Amino acid sequence: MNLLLRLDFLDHMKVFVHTTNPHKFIGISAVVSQCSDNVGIFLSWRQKSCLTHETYSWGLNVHSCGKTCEAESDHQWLGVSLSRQPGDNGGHILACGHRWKNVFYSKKDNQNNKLPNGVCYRYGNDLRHGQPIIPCYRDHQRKFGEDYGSCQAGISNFLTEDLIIMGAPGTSYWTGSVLVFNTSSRGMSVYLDDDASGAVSFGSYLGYSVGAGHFLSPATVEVVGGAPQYNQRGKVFIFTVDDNMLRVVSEVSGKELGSYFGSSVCAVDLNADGLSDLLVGAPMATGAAREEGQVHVYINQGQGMLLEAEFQLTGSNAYAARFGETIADLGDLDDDGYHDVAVGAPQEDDLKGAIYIYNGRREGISPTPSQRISGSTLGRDLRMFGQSLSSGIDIDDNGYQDVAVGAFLSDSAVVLRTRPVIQVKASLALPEQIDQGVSLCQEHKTPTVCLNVTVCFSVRSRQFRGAIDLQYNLTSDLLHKPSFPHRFYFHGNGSSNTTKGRVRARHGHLTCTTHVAYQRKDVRDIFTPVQFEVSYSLREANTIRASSKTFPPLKPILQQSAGHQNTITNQVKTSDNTIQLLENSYTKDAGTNKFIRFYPFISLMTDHDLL
Ligand SMILES: [Ca+2]
Ligand SMILES: [Ca+2]
Ligand SMILES: [Ca+2]
Repeated sequence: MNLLLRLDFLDHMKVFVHTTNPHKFIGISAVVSQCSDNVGIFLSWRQKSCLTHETYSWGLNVHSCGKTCEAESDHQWLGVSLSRQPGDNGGHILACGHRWKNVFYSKKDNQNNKLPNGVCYRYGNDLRHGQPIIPCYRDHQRKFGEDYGSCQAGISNFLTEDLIIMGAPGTSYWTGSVLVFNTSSRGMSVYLDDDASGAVSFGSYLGYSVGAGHFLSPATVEVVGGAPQYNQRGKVFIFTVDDNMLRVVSEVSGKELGSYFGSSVCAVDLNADGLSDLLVGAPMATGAAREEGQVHVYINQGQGMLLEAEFQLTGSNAYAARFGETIADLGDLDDDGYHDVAVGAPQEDDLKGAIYIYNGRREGISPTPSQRISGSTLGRDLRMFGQSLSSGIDIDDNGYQDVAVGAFLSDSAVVLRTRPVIQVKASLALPEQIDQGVSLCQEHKTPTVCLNVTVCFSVRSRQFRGAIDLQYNLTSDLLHKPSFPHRFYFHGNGSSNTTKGRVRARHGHLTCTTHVAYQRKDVRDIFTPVQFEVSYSLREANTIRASSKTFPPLKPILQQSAGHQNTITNQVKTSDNTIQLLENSYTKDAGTNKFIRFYPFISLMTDHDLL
């Protein structure tokens, strides 16, 4: 846990993770009400050395912005949106301030109508030099509300390999728009809601959220724009970038008044078919109580046709939780081939906040979360935990993406690291039959019918190469008649029908142990097959201690993908002439595994000394 600096009076905070090899960064942008500009802090994690932090002042000014332009950067809210170019090797970062104003005409005419055009700064990989982009500025544009006069570009932003996507909800009297700058062709494409299309109405706030994905085909990139005020019910549009225009190719609609459907969006391929699916947050959606919030799931049927799932994601359905205010693609956490996501409910539990992990599946997404991580359990009095989420970078180089979570009201951010995942294949080998006429063993100096039960494990992991300590419970004769005792018991364990074992397994090797099961003397039922069951789990060891300045390695965890359980059964017939070895069958799993373990990393930033 590293306490670095303290920053009070935050109006807004955004976290993100970034890499400029070999450095890994956790960045925070902070909007501070008592400062006219903003500050940014970057904490860098350098491999195998120490944790350092570097601070950058982001009080950038625009020096020249056009013929009829005069910049006013005070209170521009720089950092209201932050994105990183995808990829492991770093790239550009975009930080926007949607309240940046052009005051040329307001000064000249002595009017109050400053034009909040909004500004975005594109930072290079070194995070030091920001290049301003003011996509809404037009020469001679002087009227507030009209066209791009008050477009507030950058309230949201998203970067792809070559597109800079900026939301501009104030465009044309808050109809809103999405503006896309192509860094390869240097061309700008915009959505214009003209009379002919008229898809978006006044006051829709299109561009409140933005994203991008492969909606029409795996090879094309389409842009997503949320319009949470559309018809008071909200709508999300998918646009294709067509020369200098964005054209609507698909849309999904909210149904509930005031739910703010579309205030967050996440394009993610949940079912690994190469096409992006869509998650849409409606954080103000009200069910039994008030503002519990929910996330709508749309699975892409091809050609951008989005089919809504029969269920919504709802977290804990808690009072005023605002579940769905943030949504992040975490990559594949559990190595089952499907992307997993985190959803924030920052106001759950009296503003303490929580995030939920949902796992992608072949059929889309699991309707119930695999994990809930609440701010109150992380031990730092976190508040509004989950208000900002950022993933896509493997902070500790263990092969799995990690996630940074902002807890705005407590001026904190937390890094949650992902544990390496182990896939276990277990088998339970039994003899082909039990011959009642042959007593292979001696028990209490008496010949006894017995059999070998061999438990084998093979473990694999995409990343983890250390030894895996497993523990297991072996149970005999699950099918015995209820009024009779188990027909087989294990030696050295009294006459119990269960026994425990441990094995140390290694990646790619088969590790087996054999137990002998003895038959009771008075067995009458020799027709019912004798079924054995083994259930296994990872053996918990003491946490490895490491210096507070380095990340201790995380213990691995067993995979818990759909259809894979940690229990296996097998059975054998007791008759001496029929050989019947049934296929291994899986039974219900008793426990759940947690994939993420928290590691509070940053903290608290501060005021004036950064500026
Ligand atoms: Ca898909
Ligand atoms: Ca997964
Ligand atoms: Ca990691």
